[in-house]
Amino acid sequence: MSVKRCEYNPLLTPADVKPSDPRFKVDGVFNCGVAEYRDEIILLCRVAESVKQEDPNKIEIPIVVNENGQDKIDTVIYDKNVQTEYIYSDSRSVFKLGPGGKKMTANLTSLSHLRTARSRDGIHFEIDDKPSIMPIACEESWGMEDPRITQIGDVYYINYSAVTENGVCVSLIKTTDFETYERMGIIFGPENKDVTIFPEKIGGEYVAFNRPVPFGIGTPSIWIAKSPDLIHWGDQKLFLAASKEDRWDNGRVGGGAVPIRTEKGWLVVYHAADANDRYCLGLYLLDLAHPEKVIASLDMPLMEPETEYEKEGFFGNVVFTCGALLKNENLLIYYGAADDKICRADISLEDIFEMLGV
Ligand code: MAN
Repeated sequence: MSVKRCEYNPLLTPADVKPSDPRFKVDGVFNCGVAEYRDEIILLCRVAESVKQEDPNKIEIPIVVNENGQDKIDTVIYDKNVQTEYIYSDSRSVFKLGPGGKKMTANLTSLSHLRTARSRDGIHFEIDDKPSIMPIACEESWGMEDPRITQIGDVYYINYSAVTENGVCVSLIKTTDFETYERMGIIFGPENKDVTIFPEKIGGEYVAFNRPVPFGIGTPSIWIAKSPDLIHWGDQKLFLAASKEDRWDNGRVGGGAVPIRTEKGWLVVYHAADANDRYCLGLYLLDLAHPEKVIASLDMPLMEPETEYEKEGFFGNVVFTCGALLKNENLLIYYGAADDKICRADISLEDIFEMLGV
């Protein structure tokens, strides 16, 4: 019993995506929110771009700035041979040593926006030529990442990592048609990520997993919070900390797909990385009325990087989900592979319950 990878994987790659600016190249299309709208499956994809460079020693990064009340794209350029005070070993970020020798992020290496892809069969996707939502200078000058979509009634709530040079926040946007979007602002201040909002009120309140990033004590862990209105969140409780043992989930854990209601409980696919930044997916089944109560979980990953397209890419050894759908008793997991492609893997609900022993 295990997930079955789609034979058409990867479903979307950078070659399928038109850059948002002729100066840019697409570094990745990955980590997408998922929704069903009318008779289509919608993926709201994270598209990461950087400036094309002839010289392999140079990286040029777009950022959003506000000039005289107008947002525009500016760029920051690093020459690895000249600016040797920076650390370039992680393809996702440029680091510098701050006060006291502390490793700090100087910049990301790309700017991400959100773009819509549509499909009738859930396999063949057409991605828009233009961004659906571009980052704005005041809230996300370094980009919008890892969107999750929660449908409540006819409204689709999109939360995502809003990256600023002063930390990563989580912001919310709503839409009813995937054409017009209304910004609702920051819902979790820095540093927080990987929010997954349950698709209904539970006990009269909205519920969400979130992942604060502790600086001093502890590792990045999943917390569960409540809200009366989706904007103000509190009543935080620890849900899951990274393992203290030498295993697949001892580096960090965070929300993955938006929780899905089944007759036996909430199905929660989350992500976990080890100390070497190898990202896997894990699985929980939670009590329907008390989602902080665990009914069952897997000790082993539900999915780990195995194929070449998961092991090799912009940042290898990553399977990372932001959304899954339950269709005809099958869980369709859409996931980012190696931080540059979108893939799908399926598993039947029957197999899931058997694996969980429920
Ligand atoms: C972080 C996030 C994700 C990314 C993983 C793996 O958790 O930035 O967007 O997929 O790292 O690189």
